[in-house]
Amino acid sequence: MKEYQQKNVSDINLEDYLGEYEGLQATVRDMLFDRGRKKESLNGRWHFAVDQYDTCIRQHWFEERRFDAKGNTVPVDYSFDEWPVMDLPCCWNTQSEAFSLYEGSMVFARTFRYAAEKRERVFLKIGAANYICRVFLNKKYLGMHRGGSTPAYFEVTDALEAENRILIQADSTRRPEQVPTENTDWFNYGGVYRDIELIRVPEVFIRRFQIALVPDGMFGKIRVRAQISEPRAAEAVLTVPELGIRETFSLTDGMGETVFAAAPELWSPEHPKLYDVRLAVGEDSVQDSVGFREVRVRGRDILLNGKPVFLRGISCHEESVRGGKALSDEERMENIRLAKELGCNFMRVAHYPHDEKMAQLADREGILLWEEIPVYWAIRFAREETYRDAENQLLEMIARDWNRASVIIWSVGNENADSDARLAFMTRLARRAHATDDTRLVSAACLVSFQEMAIADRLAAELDVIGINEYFGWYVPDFSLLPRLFENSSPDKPVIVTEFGADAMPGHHGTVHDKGTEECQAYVFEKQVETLRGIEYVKGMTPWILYDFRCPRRTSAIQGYYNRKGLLSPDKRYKKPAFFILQDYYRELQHWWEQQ
Ligand code: GCB
Repeated sequence: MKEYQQKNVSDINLEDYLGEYEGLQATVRDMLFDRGRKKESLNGRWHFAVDQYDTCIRQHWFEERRFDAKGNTVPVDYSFDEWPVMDLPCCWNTQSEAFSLYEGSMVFARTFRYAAEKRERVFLKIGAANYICRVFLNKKYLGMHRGGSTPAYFEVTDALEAENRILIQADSTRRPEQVPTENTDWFNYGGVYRDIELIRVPEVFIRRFQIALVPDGMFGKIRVRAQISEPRAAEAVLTVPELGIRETFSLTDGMGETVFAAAPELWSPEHPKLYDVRLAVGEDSVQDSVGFREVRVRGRDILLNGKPVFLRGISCHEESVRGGKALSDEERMENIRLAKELGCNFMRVAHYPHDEKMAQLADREGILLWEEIPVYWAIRFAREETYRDAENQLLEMIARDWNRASVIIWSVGNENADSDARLAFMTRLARRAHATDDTRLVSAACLVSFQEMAIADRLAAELDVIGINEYFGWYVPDFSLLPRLFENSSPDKPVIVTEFGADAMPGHHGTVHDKGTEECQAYVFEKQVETLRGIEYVKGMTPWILYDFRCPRRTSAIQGYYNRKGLLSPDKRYKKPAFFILQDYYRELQHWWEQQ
């Protein structure tokens, strides 16, 4: 770095230059348990500049040097306090016509005051920034985070002063080695689009707090795990006041767990019972609101609390009706309400981790969830760095939502062609997910094999439930192949049809064979439902998709840069006829399953 400071830093190769910095990557190891903690919000007015050439980094804006080594004034290239203002969190693409298609870096700056209340440590949490974010506080580089939909935590204790200036560089550039890679079927929104918060904790604090029913089919034991920030011995106290529970257990080298007898009311979509749980270790204590349920697979059945269940689902992107991914809670609730109106007990929140509030609301409202990481289409499966990035996103998602009863499935990817490199990559991910969490199922949305015309993905051996995406009646016009595909397959585990669908421009009419019409979409849904009705091993479905969403790849007149496979128009005000076909089917299914 010294060497660079002496030359003209504009000439450097940024990749080499950053090599030195990127050792400071924030990963799942830096996370802390933050539910039930007091947080100070840094949302709101941030100054910003579009930094297309990453000059903030090349020229060390963050050092705020206005003089060179000899004390001479140098021209100033930045003026944080005079920059225009943007309200964070948001996706910049929705803030001005000029930024609507911008992909690259923006730098955000603001000031804040800080006074220590006692001996404490302080963390900065950025709920999500797409895709890389780098953080600078008071002229120091704190670190970077990769992955556009999981939270980043940076310890700021030693960098804090009474008056602080914080800079965040968010870089939404699509790069080949990233997860996802350059090509996706959704809009690549840029920005710091989830909450930015400061969290004060005691010197020794709780990093991990996991609580769940022991998945032994008996519903009579709870297991709790705790980890603190220091590898030392300590005593942890768990309380669940409503159940009269107070359990004390020991931590050795900062970690410990205990299992105890308990008989909570079980959480389910019909009865989403939540309990207030508290964990205290030394000076630190945290609180969460959790449901206790068990999900398992037996043969070709998915069992929720020991009873076979059919997952009546719908897929959903994280996109606001105003564009962008910074949804309000009202919008999230609207999505859950619409899914329920459709008759769902399950949602596939595709294709990346949605805001953590989604699973909190699903816990409260009684909706089961499939959560996924963006191992989407043809990422660079042969690259170890790409694997590490994917695994980090997986572990951050699992750590973040571990206590959410609603989340029953971790998905390690979507529609990835069955190559050796992909098999090795996704096998590692599936094993990692299993090893990290034995209270949920692991799945992936797989492609079907057109050679064998069957469900035949080698990854299936690693999954608890096989997800399949099939577009018979749409991308594959010959619908008669779908019954054949099911006849040719004999999976030894449950299958969820994770996608089927057809585009329909709202208000566009024609015959059932006129692509892009509401009639054609409705016809595809009718034919799909007719076929799926008879398949014994299909134990759930999440058709594509609840509402139309923005997508740069969709350029035809009917699409108009939207994927039109929604059952609702993009503003969610208009229900296409296919909505009612699925609704009728879900009513029938619910009735049938309730009789069992
Ligand atoms: C898929 C993808 C999904 C697309 C959809 C489509 O299989 O998983 O992300 O949006 O197809 O509309 O083609």
